[in-house]
Amino acid sequence: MGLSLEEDHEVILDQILETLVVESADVLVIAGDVFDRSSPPNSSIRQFNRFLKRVAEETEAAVVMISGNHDSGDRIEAMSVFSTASRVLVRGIADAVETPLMLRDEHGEIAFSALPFSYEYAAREVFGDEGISTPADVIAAQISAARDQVPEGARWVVVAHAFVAGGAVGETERALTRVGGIETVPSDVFDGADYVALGHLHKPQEVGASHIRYSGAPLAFGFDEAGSEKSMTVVDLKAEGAAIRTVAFRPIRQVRSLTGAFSDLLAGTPSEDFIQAILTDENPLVDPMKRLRATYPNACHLAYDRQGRAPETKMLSGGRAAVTPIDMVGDFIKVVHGREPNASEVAIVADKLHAAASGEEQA
Ligand SMILES: [Mn+2]
Repeated sequence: MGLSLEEDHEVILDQILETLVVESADVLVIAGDVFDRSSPPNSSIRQFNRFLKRVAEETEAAVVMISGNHDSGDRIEAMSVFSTASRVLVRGIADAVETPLMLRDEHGEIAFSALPFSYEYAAREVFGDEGISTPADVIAAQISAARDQVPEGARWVVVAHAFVAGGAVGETERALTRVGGIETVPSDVFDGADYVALGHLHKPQEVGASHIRYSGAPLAFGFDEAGSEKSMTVVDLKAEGAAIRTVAFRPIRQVRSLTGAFSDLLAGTPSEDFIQAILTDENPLVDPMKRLRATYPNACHLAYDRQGRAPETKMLSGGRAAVTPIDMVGDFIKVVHGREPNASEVAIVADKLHAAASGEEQA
């Protein structure tokens, strides 16, 4: 939306830390995307590094993290090189050998398999399998490699970045296939896992079964996510099955969509929220965004609600075989101002049309 979200992220990162401490969490799972682009700004990298340092110093939680499709796999992989193997599993690049992070609780061992996002062409090389042609094939190969390394009797947590069939998609998640085609992964590819922590879709949701879940994005990223609550998922793995609940994030600024007459919106309660304004006014306004920002300094999108004008729009394109340019402009003035063009408007249009026509002749 063109505005810095650093402050917004900082508050959410604080809330994640607080939850890790309050819940005495054994592990923090970050299922990608870690960043929203392959070359994030240095300030974002620093902010994330500060967060990981605090997780290491202020909590007991292990960290399991994978790259998503927006991330540079190599950048994320680089974060794994010097990590403490007993407490951290960071994966940026797919591998034919899927060594899990092993943790233990009162019920026994738990294997965490972290499967980084991989495109098909890269997976074909890694697994030496030319038959890999869809995201489902990629995940199936990764899962098969991971399953081989899970010790007998251990519970199994899978972390993956995929679009699992049945998930609700928003407007801002980038497609996982490069040339279209089937990008969804059937949820039964995860058969045998006690919990599947998914990244990619922004809405917190389960897919296929209650133990296969997207935690969702920490912040709303588009106006289609306006009003939706973001959360982290807290999973208590039992001897069998998992108790799952969510802890809602409390963002400093919400993403909201406001619809109404411009004068009503201006008279509304001032707010720092990210606002999309849908104006129901019949006539276009002068500099509405600038004026709107007096009440909503973070307003970032403005549109007119055209629904009420549909019949008139139809009139413009309806039925006539030939329309002169002056008639077209006249129709436009009728739609916008609700009246016939006056003599001076017709004169201005005629003058401009004449100038444009003679310009064309000279060119
Ligand atoms: Mn993604």
